[in-house]
Amino acid sequence: MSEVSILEKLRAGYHPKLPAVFAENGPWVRAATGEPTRSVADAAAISKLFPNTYGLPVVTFEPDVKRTTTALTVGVILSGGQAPGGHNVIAGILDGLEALNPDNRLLGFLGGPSGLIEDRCIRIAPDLAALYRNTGGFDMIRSGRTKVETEEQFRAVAQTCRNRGLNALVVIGGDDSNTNACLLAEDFLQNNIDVQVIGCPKTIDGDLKNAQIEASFGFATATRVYSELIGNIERDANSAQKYWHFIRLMGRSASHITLECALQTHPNVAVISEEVAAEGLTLRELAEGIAAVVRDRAAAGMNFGVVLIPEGLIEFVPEIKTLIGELSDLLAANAGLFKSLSSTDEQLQFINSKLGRESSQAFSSLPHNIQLQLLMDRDPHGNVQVSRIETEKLLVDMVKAVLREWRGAGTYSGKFSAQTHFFGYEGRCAPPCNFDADYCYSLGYTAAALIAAGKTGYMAAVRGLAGPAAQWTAGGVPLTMMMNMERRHGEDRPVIRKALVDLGGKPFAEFANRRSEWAAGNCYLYPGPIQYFGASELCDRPPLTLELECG
Ligand code: FBP
Repeated sequence: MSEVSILEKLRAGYHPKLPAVFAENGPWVRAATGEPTRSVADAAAISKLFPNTYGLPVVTFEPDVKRTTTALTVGVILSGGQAPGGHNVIAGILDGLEALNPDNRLLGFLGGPSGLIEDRCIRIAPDLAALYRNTGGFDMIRSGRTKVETEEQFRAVAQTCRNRGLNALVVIGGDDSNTNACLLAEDFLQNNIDVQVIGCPKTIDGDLKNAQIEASFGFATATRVYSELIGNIERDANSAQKYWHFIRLMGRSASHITLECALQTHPNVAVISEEVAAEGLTLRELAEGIAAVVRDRAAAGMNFGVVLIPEGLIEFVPEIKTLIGELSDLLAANAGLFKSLSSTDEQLQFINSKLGRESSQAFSSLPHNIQLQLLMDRDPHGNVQVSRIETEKLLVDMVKAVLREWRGAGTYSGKFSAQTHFFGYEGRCAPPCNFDADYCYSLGYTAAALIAAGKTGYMAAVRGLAGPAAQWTAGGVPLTMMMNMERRHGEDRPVIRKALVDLGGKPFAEFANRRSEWAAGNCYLYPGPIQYFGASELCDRPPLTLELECG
C-alpha cells in the first residue's frame, strides 16, 4: 500500500467513538451476567448438540478497576462476504488487547477459515493496523467461505491453535460463520482445548440480528452506497423519462437492504420477498403487480420508473421455494453423478426426471438461463448462490409479456423500455461511514473485553445503536441463544437463525404506508454520497430501519 487517496489519508486520522463504559474505563470492565438463556427454537436438539455452551447467560459490561492481565495470544479471521468496517473490528481488538497488556499479541489468519485450517497467519502489529484504520475491504488478512466441517478440519484448527499458542480466537462473520464459531467453541471445550472463541456480527445483508444483536456491521455503509446509486438512477429516469430501471440489490435471502434503500430513495416499486411469501404470490402475480404500476403510470404520461428487487426474491416465491428445496436435496444426494453429465442438456434432463410433478412444472416454466443458474453449486454452507440468479431480467421479461397481453386486450397503450442493474459488490468494500467505523471499532473492543473476562461461545454485542455512541452499551450474547435447526445439504443442522424482514415491524409499516404515493408520483429522494466530514446529522446517522426499529 504505497499510495493512498486524499480521502484515505484524511480518514486515517478519524478516532472511532466508543460506548461510555470503554471511553471512560478502557477495557477494564466487569462482566455482569443475567439468567440462563434458551435457543430461539429447537431447544432440545440444540442443548444436546452443545452441552457445554448451551444456556450461558447474557453478559453486560460495567466499569471496573484497572488491573494487570496475563499476556495473551489472540487469533482473528474475517469470514464470508466483505462488509465495510472489518478492518476497524480488527483495530478495536488490537487496541483493546494492547491497553490490557502491551505484551498481548494479535495474529490474523489469512483468507478466512482456511487460513486457520492450514495455519497461515501474520502478526497484526500497530504499524500494520495503522495502514487499514477506517478503510473498507478485508484486504489486510482477506476472507474466505470455507466451512470448518469435517473432524479432520476441527483437529487441524486445534493443531493450529497449539502451534501458535492461541488463547482465544475471534471469528468476524455472518450467521453461518458464527454458527461455525459456536461449533468450534463447543469442540474446544469438549476436547479440553483451552482456547476461547468469540464471534462478531458481520454482513451487509442485515440478517444477523435479533432481540440482543441490533445490527450487523457493514449494512449501514453498503445501503448508503446503493441508495446513492439508486438516487442517481431515479434522477436520470426522471430526466430522460424513457426507461424503466429494474435494480436487483444484494442481500441474500432477506430483503433488509431493499427495504432500507426504499426508505432512503422512494422508488416507484420495491418488492419485499417476505411479503411475497406471506401472500403466497406466484411469479405471474408478482409480474402483474409490477405491470399494473407500469400501466397506471403510462396512463398518466409517465413511461419511466424505478423498481427495486431483492436478490433472494426467487427463493420466496412459494412454487420456486419448493423447487429449490428439492433441487438442493437432489444435487446433494447425486453430486458425483450430476457432475459427470457432460452437457447442460443432459443435466437438465436428469433433473427433470427426478423432480416431483409440481416442481417439474415450476422448473419448466423458467427460462433456460434461470434454470441453469438454479443448478449452480451451492456455497459451502448449502445456500443457493442467489447473487448469480438474474431475477431482474426474469421480471423484465415477465412484465413485458403481461403488458403485451394487456395491449392486445386494449387496457394498456404505453411504452415499456427497461434497463437492468445489479448492485452488490459496489457497496461491500466502501470506506465505512461513521456509524460503521464506530460500531466496528466498538465490537472489536468488546471482543477483547470478552476475552479478558474469560468468556467463550459468545458474540460481541453493542446495543443502543439508534442513539449516540457514548450511550451505547457493550457485552456478549451466547451464540447458542440464536440457534435453531435448519435443513442444509439434505440434513437437519444447527444454525444461527437468519432475521427476515418483520412484516409486523415499524420499518415495513412505514414503507407500506407510503408505497402507493411513491408508485403514482415521482417522490424520489436523492441521498447523495456518504459524507465522512461535516455535520453530525449527515455523517453519524444510523440506518433508517434501525432508527425505526429502535425508536
Ligand atoms: P455474507 O455476509 O453472508 O457472507 O454474504 C454477503 C453477500 O454479499 C451476499 O449478499 C451475497 O449473496 C453473497 O455475499 C455473494 O457471495 P460472493 O461474495 O461469494 O459472490
